[in-house]
Amino acid sequence: MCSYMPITDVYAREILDSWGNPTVEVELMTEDGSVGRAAVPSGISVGAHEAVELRDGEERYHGKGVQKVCHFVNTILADAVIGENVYDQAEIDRILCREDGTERKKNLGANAILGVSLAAAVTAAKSLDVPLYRYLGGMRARRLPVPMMNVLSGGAHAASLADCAWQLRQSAIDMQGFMIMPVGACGFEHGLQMCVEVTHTLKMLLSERIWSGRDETKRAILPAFTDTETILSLLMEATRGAGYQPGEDIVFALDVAAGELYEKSSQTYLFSAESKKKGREIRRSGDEMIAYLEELSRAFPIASIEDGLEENDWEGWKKLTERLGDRLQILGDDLFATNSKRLEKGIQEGAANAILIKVNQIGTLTETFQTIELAQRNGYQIVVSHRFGETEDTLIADLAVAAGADRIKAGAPFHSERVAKYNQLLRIEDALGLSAAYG
Ligand code: 2PG
Ligand code: MG
Repeated sequence: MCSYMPITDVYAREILDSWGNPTVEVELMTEDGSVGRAAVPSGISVGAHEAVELRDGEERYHGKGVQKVCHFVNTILADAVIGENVYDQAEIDRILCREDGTERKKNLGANAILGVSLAAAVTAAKSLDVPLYRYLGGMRARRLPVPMMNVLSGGAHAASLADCAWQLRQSAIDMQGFMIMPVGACGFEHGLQMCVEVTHTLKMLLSERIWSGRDETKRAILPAFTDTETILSLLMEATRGAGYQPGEDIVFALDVAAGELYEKSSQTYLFSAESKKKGREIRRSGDEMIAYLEELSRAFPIASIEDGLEENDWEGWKKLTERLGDRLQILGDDLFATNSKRLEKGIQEGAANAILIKVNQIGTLTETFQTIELAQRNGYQIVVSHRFGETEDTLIADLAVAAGADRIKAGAPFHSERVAKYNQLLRIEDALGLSAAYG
């Protein structure tokens, strides 16, 4: 088999993501005629330590166009990687980073660099005629992740849904994500089925109880203003209603996205939806947050808490992990930003015991794998994740299997850009046959 296959062409275009915002899609070609394509996702609750996503900032698409970014790919980055060996991902990514020259990729944009990085891997797999998960993960790629399926969106996500769809000003729920995890399933397909059944039951319950009277959101369900306890009680009911035992078959996961609730001036976390429901202002200090999360995790079968505190409070994260880390997955998203340096600090400090992996937080596949390997060497659990703005691209499903990720967070089973990831995992599980493992 040939071990050298030069890149002959690179081309980026502007496409739309699942929120109607422009994003970058890159096609990359090699001398043997293989063509791979990858699209770049985009977040809404973006952590302060993420690599920089560049936007045109002009009138088109209210400033969100990415034509300049595509131009950078089609000129600077294409020139730099044409002629390079597509099988040498580390070298390609090194060149991409060198062309940008900044730590957070702010000159050319992480969205430009990531598009090329991902497209190179997809093309290499095509050129070798192996599935992407196998190219990325080799013979160890055989474990399917447990879904951490988002069934309700709150926080910045619901607020943004509300803004564009229904002109509501505030989010109906303070925490950003309520997820279910089918830990009692015997395989990925079974787990997916369990999640979907619970989600449909929850939809029925919501429409009877606290439905806002409108419609289904693009990604999950938007209820009327309410508090976290009410939502978790409904999740319990939905789980039982679907015929499963909460705490055994299905456990829950929260994405608090605490950075979005945090008010720097008062150093407290403001719970606006809960305040609205209770008719008085509800604020929590860092210590009160830890106590509150502990209380919730004792009252409900919660197995994972993501971003329970804001991303600069290392002391607080250490306390949170000491208090709850032996029972729960304490998951760092904004805290680590898929960055191995931040993870290194987390390991030293004893902050969190799991890391969320989002390729566009760091900007290349090589750096993503570096972070994953560091996490695994230090006993951190791996959760591969989508972003708020997604496309039909399914690379994260292959990445999750390749990395032997413990879980995947890919949204609710309602819309094609989310379902595409689950469907790809179904295909992978099917292709692996008896050698597939789960969770
Ligand atoms: C998160 C993600 C995915 P965003 O916070 O985990 O739900 O959201 O893409 O907005 O950062
Ligand atoms: Mg998050």
